Amino acid sequence: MRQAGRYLPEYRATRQRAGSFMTLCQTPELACEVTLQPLARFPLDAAIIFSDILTVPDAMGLGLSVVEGQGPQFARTVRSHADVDGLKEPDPEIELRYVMDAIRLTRRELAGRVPLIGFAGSPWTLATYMVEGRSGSDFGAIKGMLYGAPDLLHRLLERLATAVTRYLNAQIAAGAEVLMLFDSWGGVLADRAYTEFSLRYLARIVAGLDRRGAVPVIVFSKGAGHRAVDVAAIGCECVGLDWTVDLGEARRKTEGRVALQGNLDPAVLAAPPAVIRAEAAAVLESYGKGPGHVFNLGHGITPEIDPEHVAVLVDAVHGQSRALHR
Ligand code: 1CP
Repeated sequence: MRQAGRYLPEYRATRQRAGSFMTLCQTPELACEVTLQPLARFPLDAAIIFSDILTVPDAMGLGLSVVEGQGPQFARTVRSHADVDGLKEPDPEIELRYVMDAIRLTRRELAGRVPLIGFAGSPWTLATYMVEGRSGSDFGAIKGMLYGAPDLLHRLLERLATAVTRYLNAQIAAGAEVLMLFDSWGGVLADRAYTEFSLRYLARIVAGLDRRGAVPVIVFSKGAGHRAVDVAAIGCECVGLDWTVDLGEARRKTEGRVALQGNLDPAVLAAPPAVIRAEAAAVLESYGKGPGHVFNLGHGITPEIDPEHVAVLVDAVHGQSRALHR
């Protein structure tokens, strides 16, 4: 979960060297460098490719920029049938080739040390940014579309599901060994709307992946942990959970059908080391003994976090989890 990012001085230096966030994403050598930075500091068990979920809508023609301190913004928004029809169908090896090149290069550099995770945003989460045009909105425009013009939203989500499926299949071909789908805004949907506008398209993507059984898929619907059983039923191998749910309870409900990933509140990283160790232990114990738990944060690391605190967390997890997984 945001292994790289502004909490690391070496990330800030490379970003500065790149000049802009998009140049950083679009230069495979720099994206690879930033992917490997957290691994040089911490004995992590996997790497996640440095990119962003919003590269797909950018490749569909919306014009992405990430403004320092303000987050991502699009030059154009999607509000009408004409807007949806005007979206490009990106060929992942052309418009998004920079991501595939970054994956190929990073796999070579990793040389099998740890697996490389590829990722994409869910159709619903990408649609929120495409309709609102920026982060930090109140979801007024997309909810207006959901209730006022549901057919239009479904058309957009269908286009996105197709684009994301092709994009992830290209990542597998380029060498991604695990895939993660980020449905960061799944939790803002009403219960029925979650099924119809988010889960349905997540299921379509998972069914469309050409992974021959060898590439596990993690689906993370933030704020929708109460739907873990339904997420587990779409054919993914692992369900990501944020800190609002108890892992033990989710484990009982999903009955071992999937692995569970999560779920430390990232705000814990601001606390003193002893608290970080205790909270990590509580997460591990909430899952309990046996296989099927992938320790992770419930969301990304924020810029003010001291990297030393991340080192404490990784050490605590490695030290305390062995006894539970013998
Ligand atoms: O961990 C890693 O290093 C991998 C790289 C990664 C990933 C997996 C980045 C780099 N972004 C993401 C996913 C992503 N991007 C998500 C899903 C996870 C989540 O919920 O956070 C989302 C919603 C985005 C969209 C986005 N891009 C945001 C969030 C805005 C919002 O609405 O809250 C932000 C801040 C960005 C820019 C971005 N992407 C990545 C980084 C390190 C940054 C910020 C850094 C910068 O300005 O230099």
